Amino acid sequence: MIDKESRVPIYLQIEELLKQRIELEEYKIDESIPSERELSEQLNVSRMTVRQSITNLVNSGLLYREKGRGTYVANPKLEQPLNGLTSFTEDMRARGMEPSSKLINFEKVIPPADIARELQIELDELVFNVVRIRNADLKPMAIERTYIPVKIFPDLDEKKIMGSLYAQIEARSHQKIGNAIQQMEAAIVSKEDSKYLQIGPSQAVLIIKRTSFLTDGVPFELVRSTYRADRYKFISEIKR
Ligand code: 16G
Repeated sequence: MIDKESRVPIYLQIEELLKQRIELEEYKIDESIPSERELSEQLNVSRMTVRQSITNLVNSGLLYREKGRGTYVANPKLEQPLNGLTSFTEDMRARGMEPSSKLINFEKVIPPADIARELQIELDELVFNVVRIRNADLKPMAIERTYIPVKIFPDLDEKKIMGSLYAQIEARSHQKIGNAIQQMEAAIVSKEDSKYLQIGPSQAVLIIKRTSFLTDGVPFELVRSTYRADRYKFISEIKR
């Protein structure tokens, strides 16, 4: 198990061992690992060294601590590429997860002027204002607050919006999705969203604001998505 003669430092050996146990599901997601004392007795190493290994694994996101309760195995984050214009439904299916939505709001409104400007519509034009919680395997991953000009998808309704918006837009023969511009920032979750996302009140979230265009350059959606920062990491390839 732990080789005290090895040139590999003991704290690294402990880290490897804990990683293996997580991989083999000896320690399961959201379940606690043994206490520092138990591990130090089990492995015949000092408690200090065990603590150092655990702290490293907490810092790298493999474990998380709950004050006064113990240390738990974290759910691995989903790796979301940033270089393709994909939908939530496509992203989850590509991972073998089942996407679903919970509809929080669906209404036709005259949007605030800045929204109308970004969607390049007249100030008195109607848009759908949609708020959906997006789930993967029934667990909340993100909240999407979307504005869609009514003229783009006049027959959109509460039933249709439960499916994939992108698939339905592209099923219409005259419309293809072209490109999008998006920006991302970190934030602390709002009180309202912490309930929707089922996370604690001071947790971090990642907010992506996306404006998407059809191939003819017409904007068809303006979305503000709030992602659980403990469930997502965003990845992009950069070239020089
Ligand atoms: C993604 C998009 C969102 C789009 C949605 C459509 C980001 C930041 N957002 O979540 O803009 O409206 O997919 O998903 O990636 P759907 O086709 O499953 O309805």
